[in-house]
Amino acid sequence: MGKGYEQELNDLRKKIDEIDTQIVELIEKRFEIISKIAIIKKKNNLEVFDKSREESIINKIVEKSKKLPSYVLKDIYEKIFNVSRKFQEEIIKK
Ligand code: PRE
Repeated sequence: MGKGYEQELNDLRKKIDEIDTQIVELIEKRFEIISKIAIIKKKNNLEVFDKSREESIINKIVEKSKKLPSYVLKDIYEKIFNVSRKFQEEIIKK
């Protein structure tokens, strides 16, 4: 009694766990590509930061997603780009 929400909460959290597993797999895939790009940039003396590419990705995904307010994707992608650049800088330094 009074705890009727618990099963529903557990079920929802289970779904979150499954989604997180998928997100991590996708992040791994994205970073495999990020490291390949880093190697190309290193060989060709290119800058890691490509502002226009980042802007075009943000515009594209915000346009695509009808369900989320744009700040959600913008905030998440700002973090993704920051980590991607850091990751590439580490590869290039070696
Ligand atoms: C990426 C990372 C850094 C750049 O500033 C732009 C985009 C990204 O995370 O999507 C990938 C990348 O290095 C590139 O497209 O040049």
